[in-house]
Amino acid sequence: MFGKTQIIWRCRGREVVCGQKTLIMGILNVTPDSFSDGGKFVDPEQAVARGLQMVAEGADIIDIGGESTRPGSKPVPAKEEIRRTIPIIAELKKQSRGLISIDTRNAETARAAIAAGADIINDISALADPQMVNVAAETGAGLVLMHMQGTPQTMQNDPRYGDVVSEVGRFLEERAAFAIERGVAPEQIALDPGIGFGKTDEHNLALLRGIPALAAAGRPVLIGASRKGFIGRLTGCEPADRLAGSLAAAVFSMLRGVQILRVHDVKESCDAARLVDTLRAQGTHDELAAQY
Ligand code: HH2
Repeated sequence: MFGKTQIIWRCRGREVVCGQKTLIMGILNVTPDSFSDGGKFVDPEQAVARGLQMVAEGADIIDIGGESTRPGSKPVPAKEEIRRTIPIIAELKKQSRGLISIDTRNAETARAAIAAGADIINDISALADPQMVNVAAETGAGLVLMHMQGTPQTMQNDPRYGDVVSEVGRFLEERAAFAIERGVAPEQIALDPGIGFGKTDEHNLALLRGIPALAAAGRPVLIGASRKGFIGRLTGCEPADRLAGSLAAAVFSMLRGVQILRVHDVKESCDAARLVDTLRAQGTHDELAAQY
């Protein structure tokens, strides 16, 4: 059988098939200060319209965030995060059947988001809030565990690793084991090495090359490289002009075995993913050569 192995990702009542078709997670930041789309969607009507547009463009998941976690950013209290995100989630739930993810480190926000219709918790702190694991276990929501060294405020000061790929892999393995021990089903979990979160450009590139090591855990791997700083430094482009670099990172990630891409440019990423998925479904050159 050619192509990639199928993995089921359980997100509340839904069984999401990962592996054949790369899943596209569209970014919807309802914040005043996100690094790329900050301030564009603080108006709820515009936020809902952007969410629906991304669904129409082919997004499988809409990831809604009420806190910027760009380098140097400060934490946003749960109450404010809830005020920003919940009305948008409730409205998108009414108007679309797509999966909804809440990008939060706060258990209180995650619980409110799931009550409003979210299917997935995207936790960049990998369960740092002691209540978060209970929310995931009780609701059965999909759970993205992401690696970060330090906190957004200080993470880019001087990130250091011995072997970044194995350290990040071990951290995510430990967090997944903790979640499972506390009642989260293994099928709920997806893993993310956290591109740009306490990493130099070399660390980010090593982690993209190291995707197969992370995929070996048997859980879906998510990559969020879209428009990030390392692409800007490699290409000399500002965030709004990083589409080509972002697509290159996305295609490379797909060829290394990623199942979910978190992106700003949904239409373009869907087009790139369709090409890669279609080509890969035919089998690799080596697989075909072995067969014939
Ligand atoms: N990156 C950002 C936010 N959430 N979640 C996951 N799982 N993986 C990521 O790489 C990731 C994430 C940061 O990007 P963005 O939301 O575009 O910007 P900001 O944090 O400034 O809102």
